Amino acid sequence: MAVKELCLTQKQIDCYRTDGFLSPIRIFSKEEASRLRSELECFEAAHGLVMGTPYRNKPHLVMTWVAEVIRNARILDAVESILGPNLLVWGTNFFVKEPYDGTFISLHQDSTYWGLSRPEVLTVWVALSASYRSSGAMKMAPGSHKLEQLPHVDTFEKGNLLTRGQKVEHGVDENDIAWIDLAPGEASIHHVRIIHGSEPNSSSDRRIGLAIRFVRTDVKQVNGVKDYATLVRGRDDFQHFQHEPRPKETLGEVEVAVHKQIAEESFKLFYQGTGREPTFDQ
Ligand SMILES: O=C(O)CCC(=O)C(=O)O
Repeated sequence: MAVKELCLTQKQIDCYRTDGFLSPIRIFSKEEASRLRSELECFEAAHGLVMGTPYRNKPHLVMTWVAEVIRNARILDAVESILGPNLLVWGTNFFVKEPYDGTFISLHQDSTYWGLSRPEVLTVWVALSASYRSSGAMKMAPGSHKLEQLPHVDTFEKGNLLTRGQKVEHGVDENDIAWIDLAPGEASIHHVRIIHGSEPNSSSDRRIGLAIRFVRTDVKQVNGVKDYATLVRGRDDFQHFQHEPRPKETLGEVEVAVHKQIAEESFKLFYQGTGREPTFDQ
């Protein structure tokens, strides 16, 4: 039986249940984080900034090193402490803000357009560079995960890194905001319903985050699209999602084709009802 490396303490679990997030959690050493950053930057040297490629979303299907990160025992032990032993990764996304590029993320709840049947869903957000308030760290409204699903407005604003630029209509008092400062290799965990966002990067380094979305196996897609996920721990007795294959080779021919097919399906979900065409290749 695998040794559990990073089960959360009861205090940490209580903190997540009360606030809707937990931070910081050390996952990778500074050196490991720097190696992962180099992996990303080698990819970018050959293919351009990841945020301008389709591999910004679901990179775990085409980059072997991301496929390894989502199976990291320290991450899985922490997630298991909250969601239990049977875990699927439903998505991964890079969120990279270049120095002074003005990009940001409006306050929103992740659950808004994901079409998932239950809120037993969370994100582990891993910092591959320093993510401090000055470089555009995430900010959270503590306790807001208890508010149920709130109405959002789609803004499609320039510079907003969300697909629809969606913004929660519920007012948030800036004095109640918690800033999630993370050193390279640290991670935070947030609930699918917490109100969160982030400001532009006004530091001289890139702010690089990898968001990993975990769901319990009893969660379903309810918005009528075919949906996919990767089983990373335990068993899936429900089979609500088509299981994704693990990439054998970074950007191999098969991996690229699988990614295209699955990412196109997920774009249908994210753009549902907008009247806009999904932009897989941008
Ligand atoms: O990277 C950010 O600043 C925000 C990311 C986010 O909204 C998320 O991971 O749910």
